[in-house]
Amino acid sequence: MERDYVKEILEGSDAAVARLITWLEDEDQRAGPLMERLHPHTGGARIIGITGAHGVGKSTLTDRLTHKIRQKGLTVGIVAIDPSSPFSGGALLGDRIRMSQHNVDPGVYIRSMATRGCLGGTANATADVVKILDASGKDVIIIETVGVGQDELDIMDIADTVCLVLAPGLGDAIQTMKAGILEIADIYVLNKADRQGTDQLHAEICVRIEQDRNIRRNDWTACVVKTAAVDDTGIDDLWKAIIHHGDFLENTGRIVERRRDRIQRSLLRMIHNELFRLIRRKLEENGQLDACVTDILHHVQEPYGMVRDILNRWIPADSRQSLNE
Ligand SMILES: Nc1nc2c(ncn2[C@@H]2O[C@H](COP(=O)(O)OP(=O)(O)O)[C@@H](O)[C@H]2O)c(=O)[nH]1
Ligand SMILES: [Mg+2]
Repeated sequence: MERDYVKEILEGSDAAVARLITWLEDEDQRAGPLMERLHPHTGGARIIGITGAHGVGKSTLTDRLTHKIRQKGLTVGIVAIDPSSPFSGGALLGDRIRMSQHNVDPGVYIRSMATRGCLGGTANATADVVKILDASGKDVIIIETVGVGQDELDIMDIADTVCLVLAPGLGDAIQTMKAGILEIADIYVLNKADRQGTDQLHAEICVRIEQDRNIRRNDWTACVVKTAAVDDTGIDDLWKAIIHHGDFLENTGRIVERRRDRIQRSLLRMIHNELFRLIRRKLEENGQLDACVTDILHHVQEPYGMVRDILNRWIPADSRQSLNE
């Protein structure tokens, strides 16, 4: 009899979860129908984003936080997004967690994802993995990613609560954060609080929060939690802050707003990706794409008209007419 992967995933089978994620990564045709059937079973998990520069202690924090959450009797799914550059030691990110005791804990599922080669974009791929873990019954899902680019901002969009990790002694942490990252922080985690420079960084973050108070997208005021992940210090406070933020979202109805925003963006991304995928596949048939490139190169045709011609083949003339009016 054919295996029912959806049933297995809903029952919490790690093997079935791993198989579906692999199919997604390989763009295997079998993934789509399974994702469709899983969707109604999502929405139960709390999704936490942990972002920040390289080396601030995100993986160590994720490890300690996971330990704390397990003590509360909740299950955890971890998605570690590895930077795509092979030179940045990406594989180490997930390894730090894998090495710890969670590896043998059936209540914890850890998945590392490469950012390179995700055709539909990392945010979509991450959203799908989160959905699978959510459907498989994980209570809390932690997404760990390096907060450096637009891709990461999109990824953090998936989270209910965004923790931005900063650490003293890594230069001017606040100045060097990419614009946009600070704005999405619900909780600032001042890690490596065992180190010199903690008080100064704390003061800088407080100034920043005060500046932000009036321009934030909602009336939640970010808070700061000091941690020393290596010593397991402050993790309880961090978990409390996460719970507190979650309660705020629920009590004020913001959770619905956030989910609406998230669904809208993800729907648009999905349409964008699917249209692009279809058109690209069609163009790549019979060397059409090559021919187009050659024509542009030799000035046989210019790219603007070419794009119009290509779209003309796909979108009926009357709809284009009304769209361009
Ligand atoms: N002194 C100190 N070192 C820490 C702390 N947390 C993490 N580290 C160390 O900082 C380095 C980078 O940690 P890691 O979790 O891999 O950072 P990531 O790149 O943000 O995931 C490792 O050597 C950790 O042991 C902390 O609270 N205090
Ligand atoms: Mg890490």
